[in-house]
Amino acid sequence: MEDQTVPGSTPDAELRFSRFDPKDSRLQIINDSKLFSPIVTEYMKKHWGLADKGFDYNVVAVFGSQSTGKSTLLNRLFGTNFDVMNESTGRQQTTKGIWVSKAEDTNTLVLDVEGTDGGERFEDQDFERKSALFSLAISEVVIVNMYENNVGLYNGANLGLLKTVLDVNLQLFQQAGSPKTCLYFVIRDFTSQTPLSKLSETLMSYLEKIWAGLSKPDTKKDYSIHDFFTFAFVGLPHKIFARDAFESAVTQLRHKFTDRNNSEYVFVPALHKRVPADGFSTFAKGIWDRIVASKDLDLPTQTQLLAEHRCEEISKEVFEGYFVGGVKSLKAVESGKVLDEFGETANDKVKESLVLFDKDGSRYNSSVYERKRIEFFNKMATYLLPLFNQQLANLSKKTLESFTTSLAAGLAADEASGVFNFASHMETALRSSEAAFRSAAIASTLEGALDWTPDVQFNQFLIEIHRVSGDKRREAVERMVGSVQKVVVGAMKDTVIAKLNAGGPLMWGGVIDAYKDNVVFGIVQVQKRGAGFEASHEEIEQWKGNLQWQTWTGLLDTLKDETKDEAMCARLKNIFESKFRYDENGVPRLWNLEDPIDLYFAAACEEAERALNTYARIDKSITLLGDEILEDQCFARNSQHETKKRFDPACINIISSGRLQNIRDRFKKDADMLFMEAKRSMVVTTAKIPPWFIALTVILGWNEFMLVLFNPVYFTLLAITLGGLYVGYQYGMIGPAYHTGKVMVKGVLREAISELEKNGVDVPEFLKLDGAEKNAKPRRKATKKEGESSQSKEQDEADKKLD
Ligand SMILES: Nc1nc2c(ncn2[C@@H]2O[C@H](COP(=O)(O)OP(=O)(O)O)[C@@H](O)[C@H]2O)c(=O)[nH]1
Ligand SMILES: [Mg+2]
Repeated sequence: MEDQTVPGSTPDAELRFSRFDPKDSRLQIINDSKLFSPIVTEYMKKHWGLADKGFDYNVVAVFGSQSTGKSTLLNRLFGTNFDVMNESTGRQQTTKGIWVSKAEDTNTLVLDVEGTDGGERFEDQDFERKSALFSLAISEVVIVNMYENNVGLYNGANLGLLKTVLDVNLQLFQQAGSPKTCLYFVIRDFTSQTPLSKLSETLMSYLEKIWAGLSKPDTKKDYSIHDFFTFAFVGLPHKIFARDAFESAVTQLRHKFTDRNNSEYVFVPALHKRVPADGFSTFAKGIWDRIVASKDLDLPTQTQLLAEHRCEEISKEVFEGYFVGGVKSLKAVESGKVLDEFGETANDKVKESLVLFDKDGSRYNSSVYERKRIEFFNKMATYLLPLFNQQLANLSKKTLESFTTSLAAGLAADEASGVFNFASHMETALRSSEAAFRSAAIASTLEGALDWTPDVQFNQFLIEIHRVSGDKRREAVERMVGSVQKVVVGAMKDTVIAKLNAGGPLMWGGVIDAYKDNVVFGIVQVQKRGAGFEASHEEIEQWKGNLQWQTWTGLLDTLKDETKDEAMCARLKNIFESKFRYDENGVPRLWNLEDPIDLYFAAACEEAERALNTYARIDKSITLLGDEILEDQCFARNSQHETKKRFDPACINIISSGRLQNIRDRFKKDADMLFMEAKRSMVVTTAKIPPWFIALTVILGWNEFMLVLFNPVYFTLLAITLGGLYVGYQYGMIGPAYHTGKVMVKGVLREAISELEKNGVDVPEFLKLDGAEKNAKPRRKATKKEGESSQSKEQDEADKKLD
């Protein structure tokens, strides 16, 4: 509701003026403060039901002097309820202003102008002029109400009003071609004494005179009054003195205003102001505002302004009331979904919105309406565009995913079969993805929206697809080359280890052959598999270089592992032992005193040293290693590695000289130990118990033997012992039993000796347990000095005796 204050009126009147009254269908469209009603639209809708009638309505107004029966006439003609002066109480106070009501049976808006008697005050003249101007501008028909006896009075109020009407008209119509207005003269208290034709002639001549006397602008000098008006005349007999005649004349007149089929029907289409009913309020207000501001009126401009305004309003209404809700479902694209129905929904809703817009908007000024229609379409398209772009982004993502999946499936099948067809998988996936994207994108576009093009996203999509397929191809190639490398390096490694373990003069030849053979095998594999990737020559060369490099570093790593200090020591020890401890036939040697052990030792050392030198370096002259492998192919791939790992052109060092010395030292210790062991075993095998010692034992132990043989207890014990020994021997228990017994006996002996010493008995030194213990292990014995050996022999004897 507009914020308007009504000067000079009571708050009550103000309230009544601006508040919708559901009980009263009459509306004061302009009040006595010259304010325009804010609730016309509401009346159009709720009371009069005209809002959606388009052009199917008419407007009629009346003007004339005060109390000439205007309201009475309107009520009779249109079944309205305008205030009428009460005949018995005399003149009643009627609110000044312009009132509107709808005809009872037809879509006609009836305007009743309540004025004061003309010529009173300037202010009132001004209101009258403005009311006349307003009525004329918005009505198709203006009823000019006058008494017959006033017709001839040129200076009378009626003709003064007519002059005003024509004067105003001149201001209004600046261009020809606008709809004409019908001035319908109703002669009240018509007596028929002067025929109507005569009266109308008189009136017309007055009107022509008035028209001629108006100061017209140059552009309108040549126009006649008939270019802007049509005229009609009717006489109504006296309402009281010729009641029946009055009634029948009114009835006849009513038919002319209400019956479309009447031959004199008043509201002919040519009179229509072409203002659609829903725009009536805006139109009327625009006119009134201009009148109040006393600006020159330009009806065409008004209709254009109206069209602008209304079309804008209609588009807003349809946009907010229908379109936004209708396309709400499309917002789902914001969650990343691809909506199959996107295009269909968008197009449907836009079309339906345009139909709604057309329904009301098409009635307005056609050029404005068409422009506004385009604007409305663009508004909807602009609203949908971000959603469309989102839809395409989602589509791009989804299609890219299916592309990746289909490519990955093809690759997986290739990897399973070992036959690679990457290029053809890529082609197939690309073609179907492109088609899927294109068709879905086109289906999503809005017809007629020229800036809705999927081209940018499509190009972006293609770039993405190529990036993805490039990545996939690289990964697949890496896997393919990697798997070939793994097989090649693995096989090479196994062979190389076997060759290294076998040793010998042909070792390096075998190692290098293993390298070469596997590289060649790998290159064939890579080339075969690479064909499916449509790899370029450079690419294949790179793979080959890579493969050679990997195999070569694999070889070097294997050599490094296999020639570590421990491994080398073990190897040398093996070589030494096989030469030193075994004879030519591989039979272990049993050392005799006469064996030339030092010679064997020297020969074995020499053999080990020779082997060590072989392992230490690859001599190219020995291995017949082609330069091309070492120098060109191996290092072609990466110059970084090249600078790091370039070899002496004559040989390749596997073990550095520092490490060689270390290995030699460690081996020397092992060899020395083996030598000493050999020496000792030679002593052990030659050291036998002499016969005199056995004889001495028999003599010294004679009494004890006899005691055992003749004492039944001892004898039984001996028998049991012998039996036990036999059983132990049968079950291989002698060794463990021997050791257990020995330990026990030693314990007892220790006890006994300490007991004897306590009692002052002088125990011989050799029986002392410490000495026995010290010489227990033959290995240690071998490392003892010569002088100690006899003592240890005696100890052994003591042990035996105790056993
Ligand atoms: N003489 C005469 N009086 C009429 C006629 N119609 C209405 N009246 C009376 O004129 C007075 C004014 O009527 P009203 O319709 O209020 O006039 P308005 O002020 O022009 O609207 C009332 O007393 C009516 O009864 C008519 O045709 N002839
Ligand atoms: Mg009246």
